[in-house]
Amino acid sequence: MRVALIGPPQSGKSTLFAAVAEAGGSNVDLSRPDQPHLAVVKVPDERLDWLVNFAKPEKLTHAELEFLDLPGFDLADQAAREHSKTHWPAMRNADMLVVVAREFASDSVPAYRNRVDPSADVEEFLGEMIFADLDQAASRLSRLEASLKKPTGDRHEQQQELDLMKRIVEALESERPVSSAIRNEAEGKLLRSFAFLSRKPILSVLNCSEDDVSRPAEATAGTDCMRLSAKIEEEIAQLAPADRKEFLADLDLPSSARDRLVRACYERMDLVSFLTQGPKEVRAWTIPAGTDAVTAAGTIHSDIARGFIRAETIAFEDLKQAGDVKAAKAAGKVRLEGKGYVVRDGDIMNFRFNV
Ligand SMILES: Nc1nc2c(ncn2[C@@H]2O[C@H](COP(=O)(O)OP(=O)(O)OP(=O)(O)O)[C@@H](O)[C@H]2O)c(=O)[nH]1
Ligand SMILES: [Mg+2]
Repeated sequence: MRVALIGPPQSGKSTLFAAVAEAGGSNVDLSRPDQPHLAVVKVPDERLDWLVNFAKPEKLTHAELEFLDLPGFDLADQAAREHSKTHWPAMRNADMLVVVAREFASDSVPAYRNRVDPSADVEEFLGEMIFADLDQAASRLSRLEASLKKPTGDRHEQQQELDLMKRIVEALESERPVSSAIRNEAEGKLLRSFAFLSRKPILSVLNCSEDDVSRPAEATAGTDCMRLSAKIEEEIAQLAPADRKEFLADLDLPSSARDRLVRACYERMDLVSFLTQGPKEVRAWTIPAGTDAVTAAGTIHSDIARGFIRAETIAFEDLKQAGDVKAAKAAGKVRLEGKGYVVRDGDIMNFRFNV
C-alpha cells in the first residue's frame, strides 16, 4: 500500500519524507528535488517489541508501507500547474494522500502565494482534486450517453454505470468528493479503474514551527489533520534510536510524530495487522480490516489457505496479560477459529493446515 505526500512547493514534503524513511532505517537520496522519491517504511508496533522479548526470534519483520514524495505542485502559475500534471498518474496510483501544508515561519523559505495559510492550501488542493475528478467523470459520462444511443453492448450494465456517473458528477459539481457519492461496495468496485483522487483517504499535515508542536490539531478543510514539525522529525530520525526518547522528553513530546503519522496512514487505509511468533520469526502481516482467517492465511502462503484446518488464535493483549501461551490456554484465551473467522488487529495466529 502506498501513501503519496503532496502539497504546494516548499511546504516540507521532502523533509518529512526523509524523516519518515530514515527513522525506519532506509537511506534516501534527495539530490533530485524535481523527481519523485519512494521509500519502504516499517510500521511501528509496540506489540512486536514485546513479542521479541517473549519469543527471542532470529528475525523480526514489521508491517510495511510505501511512501512516495512528489515534487510540489505550483497551482498559482499556469505553466507550472500544467507541468505538475505529469505527476498526477503517480498520485492516482497511490492508496492514500497526505497533503503537507506549510505553517512554519521562515524568512529564508519563500511562502506559497506569499502567505502562510495551511488551511487555504489544503482547501486549494482538495479543490484541484475535485476538478481533476470532474474532468474524468464528465468525459466518461458523455461517452456512456453516446454509447447508450447505439443498440449494441450490455445496455443494463451501461445504464447502471451512467446513473452512478451522473451522481458522481453532481457531487463533484457541488464540491463534494467522489467518496460521498458511492452507496455500496458494488459501486465502489465499478469505479476501481478510475482511481478518483477525491475517493482516496486523505490526511493533512500542518508543518509547523518548532515552538508549536504541542499545539493540538483541529480538522482542516474537512480532513483529518496532524500538526508536526518536519524539521524536528528529521532531527529525531538522525539520532540513534536509543537517544530519541530523551530528545522527545526534552521537547516535552510524548512520541515522535513520524510514528504517529505512519500508524495513522495505516489506520486510515483500513489496514490491520495479525501477528505470528516463534523462535524463527516474529512478524506483523498486513490485511484489510474485515479479512477472514483463510484469506489471512493465504497472505503467508497459498498452501496454508488451501490446506486450512483451523487457526489457533490469541489476542495480543490476552497473551501479554497471561504472560505465556500456556497460561493463556489455562485462562481459556486460546481460541480455535475456522475459515470464516474475521481476523482482528493484534490477533496472534497459528494456522493449522494440511497439504
Ligand atoms: N523553518 C523550517 N523550515 C523548514 C521546515 N520544513 C522544511 N523547511 C525548509 O523548507 C525548505 C523546503 O523544504 P522541502 O522539504 O524541500 O520542501 P518540499 O515540500 O519537499 O519542496 P518541493 O519538493 O520543492 O515542493 C527547505 O529549505 C527546508 O529546510 C520546518 O519545519 N521549519
Ligand atoms: Mg520536495
